[in-house]
Amino acid sequence: MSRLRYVTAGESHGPAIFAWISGLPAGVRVDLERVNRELRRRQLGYGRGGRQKIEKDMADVLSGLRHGHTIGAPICIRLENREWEKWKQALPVEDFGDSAQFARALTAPRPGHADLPAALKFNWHDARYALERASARETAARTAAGAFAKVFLAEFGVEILSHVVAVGHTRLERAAAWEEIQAVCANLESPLRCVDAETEERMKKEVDDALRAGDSVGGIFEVVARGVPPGLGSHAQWDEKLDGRLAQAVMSIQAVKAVEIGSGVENAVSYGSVVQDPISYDAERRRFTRSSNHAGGLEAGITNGEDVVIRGYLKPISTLRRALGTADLKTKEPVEAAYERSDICVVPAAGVVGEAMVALALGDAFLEKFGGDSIEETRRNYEGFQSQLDEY
Ligand code: EPS
Repeated sequence: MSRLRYVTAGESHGPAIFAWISGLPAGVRVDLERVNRELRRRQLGYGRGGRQKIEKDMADVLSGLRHGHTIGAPICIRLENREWEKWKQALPVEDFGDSAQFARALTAPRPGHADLPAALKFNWHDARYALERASARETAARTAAGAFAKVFLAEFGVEILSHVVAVGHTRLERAAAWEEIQAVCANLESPLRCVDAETEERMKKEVDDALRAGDSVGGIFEVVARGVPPGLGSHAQWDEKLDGRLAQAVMSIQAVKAVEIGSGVENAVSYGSVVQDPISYDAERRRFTRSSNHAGGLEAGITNGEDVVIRGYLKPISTLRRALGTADLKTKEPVEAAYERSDICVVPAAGVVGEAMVALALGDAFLEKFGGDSIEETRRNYEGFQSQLDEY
């Protein structure tokens, strides 16, 4: 069983979205400003739809936190959906089931969305509930839970950032320095969270072109975690491997269809002599180091002390103004897929969600290794391991 567990609840246009997180030790100081800042970051980005002007996500913590500190009990976070007032009539909560009559029925499933597979799965002839739960609105809850994991990891010097590497066909063609990634994460005005201004301008054009064409664009975000100690995860059993756990965490983000660790994709078409990261020893720091990081900080599913680097590849989102053809759930006749207010590009926001998911997966592996019911106990265990590395 995972040491750090979390689930979410809530529908996109229901009264609220919830996150529940369990397993953090007692005594972690959590500044809610920090959590709300993460929520704000997720709402930004060039190419978002109208909904973000309506929602002002703020964490309402209902349990597990007293006087700004965790108490070792499950934490429940509530995020209000301001849209609820408007949707109350369209989404009656009573009369659930196939007989439910929604004022806003959705019977023209969008290819690529949950609409059809979820309707088949639950035997619905209206995809409204499918849309409501599958919506990326849910990622607000993940971001809130991830913010708690980030705050916990920061106690041990772990910092998790992200930036946008590609939007549509436009790609950042150089490596990003850590300080540059820090700067885009700190800058809430950054339109697409790309470290290179010229590339970002071209990315914006990709979004503009898609908007004009009634289309959507995907892209790639990269999450980098610095300060991660070696030894998290394990090679001993398939489901203990941290690369696999991180991949699942990132793959589960709405619209992500591929995940890469380090330079994994390029490695497949390169040579062993090029791809492996040479090992040396830094006597001053008393740590092993690498001159490159193609492995993305993970070897055999164990962290090696280098930056953990993971990329999420997003398909263009499936709600299109220039609708695709589909088949009606009731009549089975060819119709145009449903269109409702939508985003054009969500890559910068997905990067923020990626940070949250990486924080939760790393937080779990961190607590698995170091344990602790109080933050002091976790710290003693962590420091004990650092001494072991010093004396190695
Ligand atoms: C989404 C559709 C849009 C997005 C939503 C994800 O919702 P709406 O139809 O209400 O405009 O805005 O994302 C969010 C609400 C959010 O907070 O990220 C979808 O279908 O996935």
